[in-house]
Amino acid sequence: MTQTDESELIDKAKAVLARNWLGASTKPAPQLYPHQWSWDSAFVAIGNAHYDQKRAEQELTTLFRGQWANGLLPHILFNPKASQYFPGPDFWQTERSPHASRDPKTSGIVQPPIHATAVFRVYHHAQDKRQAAAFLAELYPRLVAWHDYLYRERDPNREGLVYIRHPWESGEDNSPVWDRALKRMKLTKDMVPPYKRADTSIVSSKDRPSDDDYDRYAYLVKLFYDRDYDEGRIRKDCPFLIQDVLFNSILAQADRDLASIASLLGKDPTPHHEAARRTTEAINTKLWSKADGIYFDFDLVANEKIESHVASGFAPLFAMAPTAERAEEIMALLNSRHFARLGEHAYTVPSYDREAPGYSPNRYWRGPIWININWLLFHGLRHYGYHDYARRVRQSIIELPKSYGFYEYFDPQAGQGHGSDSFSWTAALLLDVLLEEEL
Ligand code: 9WN
Repeated sequence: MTQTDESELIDKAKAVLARNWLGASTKPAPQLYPHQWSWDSAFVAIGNAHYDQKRAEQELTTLFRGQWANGLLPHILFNPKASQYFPGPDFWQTERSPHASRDPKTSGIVQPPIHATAVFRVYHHAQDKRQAAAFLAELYPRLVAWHDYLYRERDPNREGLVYIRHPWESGEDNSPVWDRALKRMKLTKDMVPPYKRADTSIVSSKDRPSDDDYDRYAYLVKLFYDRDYDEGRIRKDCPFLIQDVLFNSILAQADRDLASIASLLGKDPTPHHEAARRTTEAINTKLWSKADGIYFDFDLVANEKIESHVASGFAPLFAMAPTAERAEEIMALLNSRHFARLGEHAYTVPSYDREAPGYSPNRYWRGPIWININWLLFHGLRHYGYHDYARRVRQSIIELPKSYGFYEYFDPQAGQGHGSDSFSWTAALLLDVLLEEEL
């Protein structure tokens, strides 16, 4: 890529983020996702950090305004000016919880906890370190409360692994990993609260989850509000409780970044290092499959591993969990016809095993490439010294939006974009890899 091409691409990416700016935070996409989303905002801040410190900080401080009194950081903060999204605030009924934020209104579930990592990166890139130190001091107690919430409420057996209780909490809503748990829910009409989808009038229904899945998503939300968002009661009755590889890997790395933040503020980093150690150890003992060379989620209701080959099963690389020997076993599967072989013409990394039944190059989380998963794997691969593969993943992060537009996800063979155009984290993470030093 010439210098001119590169600076044009950078300008286009910045324009996507500018277009999606809501005044104090960034929406993930112009129409499909009109509110503030939790992990999207963290990725956006990681991109902004390279050229607009103030905006990067504001993105995250705005997000934490929606934090609940018990530490829960909600997956959506509702934009009162937008109504075209299901489920909106009325559907969530979070006012039933004594902990919920009243203003802004929020959802009642969470998303992967990449926030401490984002906060640390914003500090790292800041030109004005005094301002950035004030930002750290403001967010540190909130991040601590967030991680405390996860370990306290979502890890009842104190295993070091936290559970998710809705597919939306994974950030990978329509992943094949949830299929069995969702099918297990036998629903009758009266169990599903009335609702109307908004997504399929904006993007193709071929790319999105099915109506059956949406019934289950709605049913779970009802189960939560019927129990006033009391985690103990939810845990007792919820048919969907899963220890997710991606979620826990992100948490372990975030614990480490929280430790770095604590040190910068002159506070004791030890508890955060200890949390990271316990979580990585539990990922390695409970979630690893030696036979397959990948990590599997664990279903707490069925009490079994979910043996599905998804790209986020490699996410422990990002958490630096595997030994070097285990990383080799992972590479044997990643660098194969199941995902993408080095030297073969395909973009990396498909979200689902290309040889698995149900693989689709265009259906939401069942095959297409997502730039945020690539970004996590890129960092993991680089850490383990797989520079050729890391370079290839980095190239996909750049090439796909450059050739096909700033889409939400991409076909691994054809490259074509799907879902929403002008997608914020696609732009933000492209900015991050382009503006970071070259490999
Ligand atoms: C539900 C906003 C979000 C992302 C998720 C992605 C998708 C929402 C949806 O969009 O989920 O949270 O309506 O499908 O799966 O990762 O945060 O971009």
